[in-house]
Formats: sequence, structure tokens, C-alpha cells
Amino acid sequence: MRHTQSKEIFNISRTYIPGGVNSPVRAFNSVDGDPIVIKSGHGSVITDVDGNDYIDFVGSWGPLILGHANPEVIKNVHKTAEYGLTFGASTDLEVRLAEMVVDAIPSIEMVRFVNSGTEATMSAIRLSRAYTGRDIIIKFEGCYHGHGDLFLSKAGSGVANLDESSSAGVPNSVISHTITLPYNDAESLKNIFLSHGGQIAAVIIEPIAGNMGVILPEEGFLETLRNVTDKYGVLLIFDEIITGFRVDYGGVQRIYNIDPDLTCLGKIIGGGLPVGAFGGRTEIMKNMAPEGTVYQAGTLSGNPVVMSAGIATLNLLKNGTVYEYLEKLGNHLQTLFHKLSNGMNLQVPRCGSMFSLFFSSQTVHNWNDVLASQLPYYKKFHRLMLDQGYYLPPSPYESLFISSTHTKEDITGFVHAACDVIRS
Ligand code: KE4
Repeated sequence: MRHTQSKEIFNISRTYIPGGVNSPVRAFNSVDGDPIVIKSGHGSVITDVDGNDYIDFVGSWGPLILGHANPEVIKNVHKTAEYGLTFGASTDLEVRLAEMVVDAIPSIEMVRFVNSGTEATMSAIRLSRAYTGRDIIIKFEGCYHGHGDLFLSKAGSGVANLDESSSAGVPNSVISHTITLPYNDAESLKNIFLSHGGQIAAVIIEPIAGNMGVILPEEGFLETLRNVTDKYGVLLIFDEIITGFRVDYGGVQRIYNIDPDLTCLGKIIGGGLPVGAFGGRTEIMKNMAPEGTVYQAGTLSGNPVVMSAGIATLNLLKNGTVYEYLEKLGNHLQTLFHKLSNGMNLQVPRCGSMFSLFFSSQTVHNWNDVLASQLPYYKKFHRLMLDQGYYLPPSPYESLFISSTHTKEDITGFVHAACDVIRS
């Protein structure tokens, strides 16, 4: 494959945009070679500026459950755009999408739309602190909730588990109320509640983790979370920005039958356009300005064109047939990997159409297990798969996604190629 155009454009990009990218993970710093510059996408295939085609397993990091340029979504966006792109005023489209979200997720009685997942989680935390009158936030190692200051911390070495900053520009004072615990560790959770329970405003978690590769909650872990937060009057926030409408039309909370107090959404509900949302019971959400005293705002929040893409997407997901198809493909992927990868140190954790690959002989339960896996293999694996025409996340800490436009042949070819590359 030639990448002449990609190299040329990316070099110019580096002159005008830091690192040449508008989001760090796109810079391919965790894998071999330079980024591929994309020209177009249709269905499960993306094409780069040199004309090379790839079967896409990134799906723009989650939004594209219906594949690239879904005709119905594009038609809706075109139609809406002809009436004007944005008004900074109410439209019926935002009400319709809000209604669809509320109908889909019982724990959400009211929802507020924003423009990114980061805004959604930042706002949910501010609301939790206002609602409880407390400051401490608990999160989990390996979970990512966007780039809000309070999230850019890692577990502290200190006894009280106070975090340390994980980014320049984030003073320790800002994360002094953030505590990070190991994922799937019910014991450390109970201990923190014993020592700090009365000062904790909220616990935020990716109920199925998708930002350290895919890690499923262990038996009883989410139930423990729900019970211990209930006991101490702490809000439980499910960050379903990846998993919402991905693993099920009702999200992880429907699969595990757990009602969080607040849910953060994004990605799929915008159909590929910039979006985020947070929602929960009316008695909590009514504290948001202008009804309540928790301030949050956004010029383009609830933008009609974004809303129309989200409405078209959810309309195509609502009857459940897409999830049945995705489960068939996901099951085929996992079964074929198990068949072909005997003797290889390979784990393929999956929920529905989100999965990841760990080069490890053991099941991966948390961030430490991820770090103990053969991460250096991923660098080369990614490039060799790219050369075979498969576009994977340029980082071992991400999820791979199957869309409704992937075919059984796409999956079969991918698994065979992956096993051949791993074997080589
Ligand atoms: P955004 O601000 O990037 O829209 O959403 C932040 C966010 C919040 N919560 C979860 C569970 C997320 O996965 C994300 C964003 N995901 C990353 C990759 N997994 C986006 C890719 C990127 O950073 O470029």
C-alpha cells in the first residue's frame, strides 16, 4: 500500500495543528508508522487519500453502529440542514430525541444535550456535587470520562488514595477531591466508603469498560456499587457514552438491570455528529439551570442537525433487529478466534458489537492486568493488520466495533488475518 498522500497531508497538518491531530490518539504514537489520512467512508469500508480501502473496526470510536454514511441518516441530515443549521433556540427535534432517550432508558426521566462526552460527564459531576452537597468523586483506573480537569488523575500512592494529576495544567487542588480505585475491586470500594462515605458525592464508572480495551464487570461488582452508593446517599453515574445504544438499546443498565442515578451518553445518539447528553430522575435533573442553580450551557447544544442524525439512528435501532445481527457477528468473531487461536496467548473480551484483543494468557480484569499483557505486540500487530486492509484503533487501550454494515465475510477475513499476523 502506498501512503504518499497521507504522509504529505499529515506533515502539513503538523505545521498547523499540535501533533498534527485534533485528538491525541489519532497521532498513531502508540503504534508503528504515521497516521492514515481518510478521504471517505461507506458502510464498513473507509478509503484513505491514496485510494487504499480498509475494513473499519474503529467506527469513529463508537458512534457508527450503522456504518459510514448510512443513507437514512444522511438523508435526514440533508433535509434538516436545508431549513438552517442552528438557531440557538428551541426546536422540536431536540424534544423528539429527548423523548426517544427517555423512552429507551427507564432511569432517565429528563435529559440535557451537550456537544461532547466530556461536557456530559463534567456536568453530571457538577450536578452530583450540588445535589449531595459533597465534594469527593470516585472513579476507576483505566476508565476514561473525557478530558475534564477533575478526571485527569491517577490513583495516588498516598494511604488515603488521594489522586495525583495525570496531565500538565491540572493543579493538584483541582483533583484533590478525586479518588481512583481499581476496576472490579469491590473490597477497595467498600473500604473507601467506610472511611469517606459521608463526603462522597458520586461514583462514576464505565459499566463495561471500553477505554483500556474491553473489560466486563465481574459478577456482583455493579450490584455492590449500586448497594453501597444507595447506603451512603451517593449518586451512581454510569458513563454509557460508548455503551449507550451500543450493547443494547437500553444500554448496560438494561442488560444488568441496574438503575444508576445519572447516565452520560454520547457518540451513537448523535449518529456521527458532535453530541453528549446526561440524564436521570427529574428530582435530580431539575437542579440544572435555568430551573435550578447548577449552571451549564452550550451554544450548539441540542443542535437540530445533530438531533436529526440521532433521531434517524435511534429509529433504525429501536426495533432490535440490528442488535440481533450484531450479536450473531460478534459471536461468530469470538467463536472463530477461539477455534483458530489455540496455543496463542489471546483474550477476546466482548459485549455485543464491542470487543478488544489482549495478548495475554489470562483473563484481563483491571488496568494492572492490561499493563501486564503483551502490549508491545500491539504496535506491530496494528501496522501489519493495516497492511492487510484492516483499520484498527491505533492504541491497545481501545475498543473495536462491529457495525450493521459489516458482513460475516468481513469478520471471517479479519479473524483469519489477525491469527495469521499473530502467528507470524
Ligand atoms: P468526548 O469528549 O471525546 O466526546 O467523550 C469523552 C468520553 C467519555 N466517556 C467515555 C466512556 C469515552 O469513551 C469518551 C471518549 N472516548 C474516546 C476513545 N475511547 C474518544 C476518542 C478520542 O479521544 O479521540
